[in-house]
Amino acid sequence: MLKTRFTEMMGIDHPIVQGGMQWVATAELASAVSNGGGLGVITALTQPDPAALSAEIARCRSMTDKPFAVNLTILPSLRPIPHKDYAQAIVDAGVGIVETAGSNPAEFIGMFKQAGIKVIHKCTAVRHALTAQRLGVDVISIDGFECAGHVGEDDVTNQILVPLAVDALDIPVIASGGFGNGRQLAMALALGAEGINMGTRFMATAEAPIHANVKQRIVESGERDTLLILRPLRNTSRVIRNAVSEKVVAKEREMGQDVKIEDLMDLVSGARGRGVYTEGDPDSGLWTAGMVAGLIEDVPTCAALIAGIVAEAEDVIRRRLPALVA
Ligand code: FMN
Repeated sequence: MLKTRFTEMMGIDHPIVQGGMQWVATAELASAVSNGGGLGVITALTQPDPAALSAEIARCRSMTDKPFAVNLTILPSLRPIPHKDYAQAIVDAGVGIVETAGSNPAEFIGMFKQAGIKVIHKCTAVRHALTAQRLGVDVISIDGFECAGHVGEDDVTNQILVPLAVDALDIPVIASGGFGNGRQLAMALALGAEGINMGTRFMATAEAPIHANVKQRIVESGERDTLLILRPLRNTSRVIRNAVSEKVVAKEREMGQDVKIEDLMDLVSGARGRGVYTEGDPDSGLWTAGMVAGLIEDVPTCAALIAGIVAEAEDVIRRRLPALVA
């Protein structure tokens, strides 16, 4: 058992969190991670409306009696999203842990804290983490440049970002982005983090509710098979390298700093991305994955994955590293 301030605070067995993932992080995945002793996370905005989120939370409760969290991602979007109503649904459902992400969570912290909810805030920069700590969040999950999805605009990798965050903050830090095995968990703990958050690694599991072809594409992908898109719009995202993301990058190159979201709309549409997971053609739309794809070689159950990562980390800490100390 690896005990940290984070596992104690959340009442979980292992310091491993499953990343909130649009279209992927449903009750099936979250409950499987929580049943495996990690912290499973449901993504609120995957549900079409707050009532559906309430139903999804109830479904997750019917699948696990362990703690799980709900991710609320606050990002600008083309269609208006009733974030406040989703937040209220989370409070009303009596969820114990929330992960906020995307932008400053100030608007929501008061209502979550008043309801006794523990708040993890995920961000990509130490200055944003300090703001969130000041606002009263309980934990910072810090996403390095390796991560899938929104990498921020600073391009600082976890080797630098995690120790900086740990030194700057008083609250526990979770290292996120690029994690997939036990050696890396031991590294994160050595850097001062109190756990890791994994997105891409949990996509390639038996319980992830996505087409087997997508999981297989992750297994086949190397560490160089991701691309950064939307940098000219200062909304940089790491996605899998495929036919569609190559086209987005080509268009961005062609149009330079003048490119607008409207120019890319048909390529980056959310519906097209979602279809990849349901239809199983990994080249038919944009989908998110991180550099850790290069380390992923199997599609285990969540419980087996978590147990293997913890066992490997313990082996590094108990056997490999002590043997190096003369
Ligand atoms: N993070 C969010 O906060 N909200 C999201 O909706 C979201 N969607 C994601 C969808 C996919 C398919 C993936 C792979 C990641 C997504 N993320 C999202 C980011 C993850 O929660 C996590 O921070 C990231 O995957 C960590 O990097 P890793 O993939 O290298 O482990």
